[in-house]
Amino acid sequence: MLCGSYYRNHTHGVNVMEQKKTIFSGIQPSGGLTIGNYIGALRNWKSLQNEYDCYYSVVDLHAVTVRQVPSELRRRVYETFALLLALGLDPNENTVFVQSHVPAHSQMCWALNCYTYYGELGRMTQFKEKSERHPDNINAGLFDYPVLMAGDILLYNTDLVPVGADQKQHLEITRDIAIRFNNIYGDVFKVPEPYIPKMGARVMSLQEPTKKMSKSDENENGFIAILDEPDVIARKLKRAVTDSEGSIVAREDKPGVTNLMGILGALTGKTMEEIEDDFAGKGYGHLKSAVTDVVIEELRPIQEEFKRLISDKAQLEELMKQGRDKANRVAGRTMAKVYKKMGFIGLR
Ligand code: ATP
Ligand code: LTN
Repeated sequence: MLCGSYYRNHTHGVNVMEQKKTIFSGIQPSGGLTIGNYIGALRNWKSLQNEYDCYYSVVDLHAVTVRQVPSELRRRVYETFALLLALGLDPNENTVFVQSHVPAHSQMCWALNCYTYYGELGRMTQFKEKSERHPDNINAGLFDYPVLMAGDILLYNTDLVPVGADQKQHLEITRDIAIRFNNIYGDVFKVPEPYIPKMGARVMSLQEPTKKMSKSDENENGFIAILDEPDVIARKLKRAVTDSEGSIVAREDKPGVTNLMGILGALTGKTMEEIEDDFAGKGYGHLKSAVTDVVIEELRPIQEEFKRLISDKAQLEELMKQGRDKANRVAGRTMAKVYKKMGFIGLR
């Protein structure tokens, strides 16, 4: 049976009903979202929402792989959910939901665990990095993180996964697990493709521009949060690390300047060459103030809408329920199919 929604295709003057392809992506409520999250992933979620049948999830089960304060986690789940809506994701057209509200995600994770090897999980760069960052808490969940993520994606017969470049390896392991399972049980899972933007797939820290910008960075000057006030954005960009050379060109040995140019390019649609031409003969101060203006203007409407949404928890919970119910239907169907293939007894 086909699931998902349909749209009319008017090509060649013929009215054909076609099935929309499916998108899944997730974001952790592990801190205030940054312009790295926005440029690398969230912006694309919005631009893809009309063309695809989209599932967007606040992945709170992933967030607890590093220690969380429960009251803060709860607040951030509301905030992240509200922010997704503030970005312009339509909760009626898309399925926007909280991962822990849909039990199939944990169930699928366990099932897929038994088709994933210790060795392949040990090779994941994110695991290695996070283990170094949290040496006192290298828990099994952190190790298993990619399998939970594979389950998220495979539950919805996903075609495409819009993510930043750092998630490429997790997409590869998802594909490997799906193919492995299909080789044993037949065509159960659709094998998904990553969707990684050309510009802005890896926005770097403003303080250490060889590291990716991260919302869980201890140094607040390293990132710009989507909800930062204009004066905070201006201050952080003023302090952004550059170099002593003085020319505005994109080059590997100028990671700070290249990163600022990348942010400007991603938000204005200009290429690095065009930016180099625009700023020929100008100083870093000019570049920083141009980036500041563009970032503030881009974020202003999102921040206004966020303030409106976050003030009404009851409405947010209603929308969470709506998302949960839609996600549960599709995920439950996939889960039942997988259990059956594996040989579990399904009772009616
Ligand atoms: P954490 O720092 O807590 O690990 P994160 O900032 O990496 O989190 P995630 O929730 O893990 O954020 O990622 C959400 C999405 O944002 C993913 O698709 C990820 O690839 C993308 N993303 C995260 N950081 C960046 C970045 N610096 N540049 C581009 N895309 C990014
Ligand atoms: N690991 C992802 C978040 C995530 C995700 C997903 C992304 C969890 N499940 C499924 C895409 C599809 C990250 O961005 N760090």
